[in-house]
Amino acid sequence: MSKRLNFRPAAVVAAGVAALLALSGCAGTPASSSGSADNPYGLIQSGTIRVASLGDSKPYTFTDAQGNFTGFDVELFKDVAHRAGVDNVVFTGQDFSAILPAVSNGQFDVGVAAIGITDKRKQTVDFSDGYLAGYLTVITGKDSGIKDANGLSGKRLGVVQGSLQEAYAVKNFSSASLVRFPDNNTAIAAVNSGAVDAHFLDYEAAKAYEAQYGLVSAADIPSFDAPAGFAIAKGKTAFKDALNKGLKAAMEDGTWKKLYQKWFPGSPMPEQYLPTAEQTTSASPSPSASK
Ligand code: SNW
Repeated sequence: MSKRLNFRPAAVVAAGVAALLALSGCAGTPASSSGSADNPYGLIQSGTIRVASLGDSKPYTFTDAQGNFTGFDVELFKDVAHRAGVDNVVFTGQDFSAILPAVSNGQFDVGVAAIGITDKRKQTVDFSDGYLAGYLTVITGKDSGIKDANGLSGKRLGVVQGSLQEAYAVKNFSSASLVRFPDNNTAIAAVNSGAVDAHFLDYEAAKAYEAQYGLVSAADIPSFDAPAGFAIAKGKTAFKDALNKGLKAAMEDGTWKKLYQKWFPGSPMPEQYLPTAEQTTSASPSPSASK
């Protein structure tokens, strides 16, 4: 053992220099966070945007029968990336709870998965401007007897780990027993098998599962105070600015509206993301309980 402690001074100095270079962003990854002439957005690989996403959050982000990522958030992000000059966009499915850590530690350029912007999440990542605001929904079986949020008392309620639903339920559904799942598919399987009494997820995903399995909605909780945004590592200002510019343009020219109608047919249209000329009122989100 003692032999191994005999460091050669030159090696120690070299290791120290390497560590300093890595810290200052001059070594290791090809991109520095502030960007360079040939990689202005500071992407992991110049010309490619690597996206951490979800394969089972239909109709926001999901994989189709061929295994390709699609959905509202996916199509909107690709449109925005195109406006920012990047067409090579690579989506990878993660557990929801892994997305923000993977973005903040540089494994992905961005997280796209109906991720609500909150102050707590802003401690670890930056967000683009918001692009979607809606409800959090409790779904249950037709015969569960759960008719509203009060009906959850003493029941087993599924939540996806790390979601706003989990935080909301911890605070506001304290008389329910929470059961944490890595993703919606396993939680819904548990509803269908009777292992849990209900599951708490995003409104549009709830609608899709209701249609697929004959489940019913028991409560909708407004989440307009946490609109979804694209999550990016802190400090990538040029990248964030380009995404925000693209988002604004996609809203202004009606692309956002077209995608909303395609993926969320029949859902009420949040006015704040429509072309300015189509906004009838000064869009003010309704108040909602805190998360
Ligand atoms: O806060 C909402 C937002 O208002 C909109 O309805 C889209 O979904 C939310 O961002 C909440 N989404 C959850 C979250 O951010 C779950 C995301 C997921 O399951 N993919 O934790």
